[in-house]
Amino acid sequence: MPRTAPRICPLCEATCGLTLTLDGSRVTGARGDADDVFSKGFICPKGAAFGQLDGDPDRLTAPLVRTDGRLREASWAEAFDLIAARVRPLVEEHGPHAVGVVLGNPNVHTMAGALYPPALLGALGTRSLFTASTVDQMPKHVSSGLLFGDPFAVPVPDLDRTDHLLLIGANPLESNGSLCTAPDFPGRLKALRARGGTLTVIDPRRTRTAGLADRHVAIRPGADAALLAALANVLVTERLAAPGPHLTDRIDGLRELEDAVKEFSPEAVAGVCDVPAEVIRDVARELAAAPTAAVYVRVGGSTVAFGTLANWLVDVLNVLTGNLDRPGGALFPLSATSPSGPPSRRGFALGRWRSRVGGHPEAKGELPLAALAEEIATPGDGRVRALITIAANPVLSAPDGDRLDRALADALDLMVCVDPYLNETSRHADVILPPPPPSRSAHFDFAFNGFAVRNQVRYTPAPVPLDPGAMDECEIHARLVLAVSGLHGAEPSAVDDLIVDRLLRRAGASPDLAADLTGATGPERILDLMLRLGPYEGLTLDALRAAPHGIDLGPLRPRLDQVLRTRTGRIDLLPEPIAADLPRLRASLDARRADGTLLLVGRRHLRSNNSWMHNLPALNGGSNRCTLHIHPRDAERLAVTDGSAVRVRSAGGEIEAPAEVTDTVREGVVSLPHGWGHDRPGTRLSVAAARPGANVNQLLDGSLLDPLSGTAVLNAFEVTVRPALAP
Ligand SMILES: Nc1nc2c(c(=O)[nH]1)N[C@H]1C(S)=C(S)[C@@H](COP(=O)(O)OP(=O)(O)OC[C@H]3O[C@@H](n4cnc5c(=O)[nH]c(N)nc54)[C@H](O)[C@@H]3O)O[C@H]1N2
Ligand SMILES: Nc1nc2c(c(=O)[nH]1)N[C@H]1C(S)=C(S)[C@@H](COP(=O)(O)OP(=O)(O)OC[C@H]3O[C@@H](n4cnc5c(=O)[nH]c(N)nc54)[C@H](O)[C@@H]3O)O[C@H]1N2
Ligand code: SF4
Ligand SMILES: [Mo]
Repeated sequence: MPRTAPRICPLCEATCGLTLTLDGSRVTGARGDADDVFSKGFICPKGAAFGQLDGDPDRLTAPLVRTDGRLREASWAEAFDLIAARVRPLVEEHGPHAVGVVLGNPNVHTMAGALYPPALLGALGTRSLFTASTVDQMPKHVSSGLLFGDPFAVPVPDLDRTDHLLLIGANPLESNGSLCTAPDFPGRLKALRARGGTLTVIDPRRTRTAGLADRHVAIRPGADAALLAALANVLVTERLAAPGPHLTDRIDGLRELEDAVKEFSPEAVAGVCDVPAEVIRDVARELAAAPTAAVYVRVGGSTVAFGTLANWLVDVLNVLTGNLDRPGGALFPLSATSPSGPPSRRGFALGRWRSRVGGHPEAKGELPLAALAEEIATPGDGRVRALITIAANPVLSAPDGDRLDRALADALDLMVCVDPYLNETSRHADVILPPPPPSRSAHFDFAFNGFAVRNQVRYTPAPVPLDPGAMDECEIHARLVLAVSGLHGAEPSAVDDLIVDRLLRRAGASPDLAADLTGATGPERILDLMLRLGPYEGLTLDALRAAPHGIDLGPLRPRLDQVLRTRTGRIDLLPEPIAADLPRLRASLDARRADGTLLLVGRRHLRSNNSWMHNLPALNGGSNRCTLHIHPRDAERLAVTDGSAVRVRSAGGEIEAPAEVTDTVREGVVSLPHGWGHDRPGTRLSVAAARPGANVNQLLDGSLLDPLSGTAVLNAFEVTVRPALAP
């Protein structure tokens, strides 16, 4: 008998509620859950492909262990025995930093990835931590750390109430949003327009999002920080800056900030932005004139040379216009599992240590993912000799995959991957620990509820029980923690107890609370505790289980005083590390480019998800192709024709891809999507390998970083394009 079950979609930050159709243990369909309190029935093609993803025959169903150079299926016991036997001696001989940890994107989309990595890192004591943040949103964390004292305090646009949205370097009509969790982002943007609000989009491509906008500014890539500084300049010089009474006694450094943006007049930045000064003035005036407004930036303004400055300026503009922490502006969500009680005033520090080879400062305890290869391959004390990757495919997602590929192959004593696929990265593993498909896992969004445009809370238990021989990902993580801490063989519940203890102690709560926790599993008990310790009275796991479509907790509310963790308890508008980086931005205004220079930017397709969903027939194909978008005038100048193969070259490398001539990119800009390049041997990705595409990150050598955050420059770098020679 077919039945249905709710499951929150883990495939992007929108966190839509889905209704799965199940035939026995097989997922036969997925539709949007019309009763979901937040997503109200929305679904996209990725969510609709849930069944195919869940049942992908290429998924690993048992651990793989390398013996005599070859990966073969093994028991869980054998896999964890091997890890326990190899990690501790390595740490004892070479120190804790010799074990590197890479946490990839899906970690923020699983309960395991939210709950256990801190315990793993604590057990290892390593500083060799690399995550997807440094190819993504680290500039926002650094900016929030410096402004608000908390790298996780991210103001999100009040999408459903704002009168004006200034959206920079983001394409939520394809990505469905990021650091702004909003199921049905497209519908919410249309609703903004329908209620008389306005949308301005800044993007070198005329994206589908830009197609919805009242104003689209096709900026030259990489120049957003300059443009944003000029917007601040206009607000200041035209006396349009009005932080408002709710902020005036919460901010320091307004005068210093005004001085700092003086040299960024619209006229001064117009050249580098390739946007007329008058347009910049208009954008600033519209922002100031809107009754409420929110400024928002994502990937296209973050993975660039001035990513931290751009992210900082976004919140500076939200402050200057009085829109920070007010309805209709940019507000701090209050998630059900965020700790309640008064915030500490510890502040935020950058660069507490540096990477061994490149000397890159840590940010939020992390080193740049772009520096992973050199940390493995460069001999010397403190070299990374063992690597644990969890839900990460850095061979494709980070700069210079070829170099990392070689480092993983040649220079590691041990590599452990927690991953359902044998892919470009995990093919180098000594042990692969495969988590079950998502239909076999419970789901709760620990991370994304903290970035959601509406406070709400939802939990979906696993729709289908584990298959025989499979292991829940939470248990995999717990056993991994035990294996690396010398407690191999102990019950994984010991790790759950440890996490519960820590939470209780941090909250100053009575240890007796542990006895009250409900929940059939360790992670459920931890979730129950976090809800009980959280800011919403009476919220428990039982309450959530009784509300399978979620509980709405209302619109975002002003709460700046609960959020600020700076030592002063105030916002320093011009933090010292930012001030020290501004001369670099100033210098960029004078940079001259040769005529005909092309800058490359990325793009996402609706039916894609970074590097790992090209293996689903429903998603790989049609318009989701790895092509180089090039403007007709550039194509003509370079004798490139639509559909023909072109060579793309940059300082970091060279790749080949078919050209797609389109005026959706501005002149002087070409665009390639990322996550492709599935042509390496030894993987088990039969669909992806048949249409491998090219790895755009092979154009980068990992040397280009935003210095404040260590984030790789993945957008707005120079390339040359020429027709590929006939074979
Ligand atoms: N050029 C360029 N490069 C980019 C970007 C760009 O815009 N341009 N974007 C960057 C961004 S924003 C990001 S976030 C990164 C993403 O890069 P990564 O963090 O490397 O993530 P993915 O490429 O999504 O690969 C996810 C891995 O997790 C595995 N996985 C899937 N589901 C699960 C699960 O439930 N559990 C576990 N343990 N593993 C799972 C998949 O098999 C895959 O190996 O890429 C970055 N790279
Ligand atoms: N379908 C799909 N959805 C996804 C993902 C996916 O791979 N596919 N990945 C998920 C992940 S990990 C993330 S982080 C989010 C990202 O979510 P978004 O940030 O919305 O991601 P993108 O679609 O890459 O949008 C970035 C935009 O920036 C533009 N851009 C590039 N360079 C510049 C520049 O210098 N200045 C300006 N102003 N714009 C620039 C690009 O043209 C592009 O339109 O998406 C998530 N959702
Ligand atoms: S928008 Fe994101 S969360 Fe919603 S169905 Fe699509 S992939 Fe899943
Ligand atoms: Mo991302």
